[in-house]
Amino acid sequence: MLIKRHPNGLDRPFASEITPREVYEERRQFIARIAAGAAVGSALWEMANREAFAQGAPSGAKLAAKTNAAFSTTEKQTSFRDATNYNNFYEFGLDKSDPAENAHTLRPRPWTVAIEGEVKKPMRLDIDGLLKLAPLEERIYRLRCVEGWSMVIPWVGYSLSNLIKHVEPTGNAKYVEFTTLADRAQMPGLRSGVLDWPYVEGLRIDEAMHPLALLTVGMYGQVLPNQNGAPVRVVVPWKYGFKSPKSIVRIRFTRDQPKTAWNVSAPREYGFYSNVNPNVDHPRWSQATERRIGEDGFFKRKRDTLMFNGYNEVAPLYAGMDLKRFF
Ligand SMILES: Nc1nc2c(c(=O)[nH]1)N[C@H]1C(S)=C(S)[C@@H](COP(=O)(O)O)O[C@H]1N2
Ligand SMILES: [Mo]
Repeated sequence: MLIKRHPNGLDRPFASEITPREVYEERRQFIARIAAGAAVGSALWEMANREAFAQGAPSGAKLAAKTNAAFSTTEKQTSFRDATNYNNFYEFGLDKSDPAENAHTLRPRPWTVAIEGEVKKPMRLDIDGLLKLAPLEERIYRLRCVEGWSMVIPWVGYSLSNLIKHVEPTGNAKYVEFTTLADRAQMPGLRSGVLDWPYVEGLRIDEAMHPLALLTVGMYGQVLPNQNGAPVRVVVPWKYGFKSPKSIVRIRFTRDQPKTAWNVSAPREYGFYSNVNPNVDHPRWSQATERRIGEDGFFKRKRDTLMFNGYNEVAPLYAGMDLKRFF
């Protein structure tokens, strides 16, 4: 990416001044208590979740979801404040603080996602249609940006595989391409030529089918804030952050490997796969370590970056591939 220096030193994370963790924990307990009332449980949740998306408020509406512990890290979570004020969303500007400042012009409702290409059931789904496909879960994932920082975020969504199965890919579907919104009226960053808009990302279909790949509609128990990719994005935790496209409007199944925005803009720097890999340096910097946002401070050592961002269960997807060549 274009690593830009923040005026007050560094491409630096916010010191996490206030930790809304207590607040968040309280809400979690509240949600857990609701969950305990199982009989009423899921139907009510579903209604409440639909409601959350129907509301006019751009963000902040609560979204209920049980934590999927098997898929979640127990590491300390990044504060909500950091996760929503230190962002990459170039459609709203290049500085980390730009999306928080500018993304209020995004209109995340109503919204439809077109599903096309090599599928037996092409369709257009609105958010309500997406919510019907599978129950929402909370998944606490590490997100590691190619720039060398990471966060731990409680996402809300469900495995992308639910949607893929629903549209029944044909035998020719080898890849999945995600196209995100590009509307100059809503996105001031499109005036910059830094990328060929729209932002496009892609996965091999078996990567997209891996249960860790998350179709995401919320975080921290609420609908996605605009700056984090409202109303729907994908989170692929074993890949660099840019493989997690925000504000998706089209999902296309293809025979050929999609042309992805970062690969087109700088093919030597960003490959199609972009698995988190401490052994493959970015041409302009090492990828061996990372800074955890919020763990700021002079004496704080960087963390070692882990292969596949620590999600070793995806390793079989790449058996026999030279990951230096297919970076
Ligand atoms: N449409 C779109 N999606 C995007 C980006 C972007 O600029 N535009 N940036 C990517 C990058 S580089 C990262 S690191 C993550 C950041 O997600 P977050 O801001 O929610 O932490 O979003 C990814 N998805
Ligand atoms: Mo990134």
